[in-house]
Amino acid sequence: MKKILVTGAMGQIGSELVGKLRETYGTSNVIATDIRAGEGLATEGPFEKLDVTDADRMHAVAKQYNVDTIMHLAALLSANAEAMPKVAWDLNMGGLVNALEVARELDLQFFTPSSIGAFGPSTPKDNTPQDTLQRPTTMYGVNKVAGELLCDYYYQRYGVDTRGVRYPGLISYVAPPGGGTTDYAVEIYYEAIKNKIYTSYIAEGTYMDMMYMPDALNAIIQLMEADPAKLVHRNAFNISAISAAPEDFAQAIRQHIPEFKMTYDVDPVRQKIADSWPNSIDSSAAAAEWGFRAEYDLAKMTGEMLEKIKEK
Ligand code: AKB
Repeated sequence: MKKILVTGAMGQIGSELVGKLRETYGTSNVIATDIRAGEGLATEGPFEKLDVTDADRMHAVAKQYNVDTIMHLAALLSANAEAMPKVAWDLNMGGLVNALEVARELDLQFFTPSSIGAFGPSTPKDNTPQDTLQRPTTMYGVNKVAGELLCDYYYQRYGVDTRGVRYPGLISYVAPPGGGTTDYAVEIYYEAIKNKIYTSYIAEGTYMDMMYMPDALNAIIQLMEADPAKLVHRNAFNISAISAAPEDFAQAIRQHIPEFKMTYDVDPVRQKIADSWPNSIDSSAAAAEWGFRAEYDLAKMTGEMLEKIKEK
């Protein structure tokens, strides 16, 4: 992994991943791309405007910079995908197959994230195993399962070095998520600082897996650098750090802001999605095969989130 093209670089993961990769591999070796103008990223290193549904342009940019790795992040998240299922299919699946084709044609290493959204109501809910029933009931979940299988297929059929993880809800103070089901777990920190009150659209008692962004970024680099001989799975590794419900976030915030209050106004669409996802997932395969270990629990992440948002 010496020269890396990142799609969706202006998104929640990309905005931080590009900086981390540039620190690790050198600024000129990380080509950030996005359909949006690359504010910040564009001035700090190579940036190209790229719509991932344009296969020819993706191929041309990868060739122009002579990259050896593609990290494909551009995608619509769960709640947005539920509001626009056909748009989600075209973007999530069209973008992925284009990126896999570029990897096949130019012999690139490949990373793309799956999600806890790849599980459904019939999946075991607690400590969800790595290999289990996957019958998601959302368009996002359908995209994620199909994507996991497609990545396996490109490895088995063409030998493309595809790798990936199933992300939980990601929490960060740098770039906001957009259109996800787990977004409340980011919003709550901003509202705690601004207004000392948050109205959760997810009901009390709804557990989902979450992870702080530094752990999520380390996981990508660790997996991509892992010895392929040790990988039994390649794509869609379960990785987890925190299993929490809205009231657990509220309680962690109260350790720093005792007067913080939480109310509920449940959004039925996002609640239905959350109810179909696991409470917690088992990441022992990732730990055994490439040494995954999360550094941040809820308390440590909460302290840092509140401090950084205050500084902002
Ligand atoms: C979402 O809520 O859609 C994402 C995810 C868990 O994949 N954060």
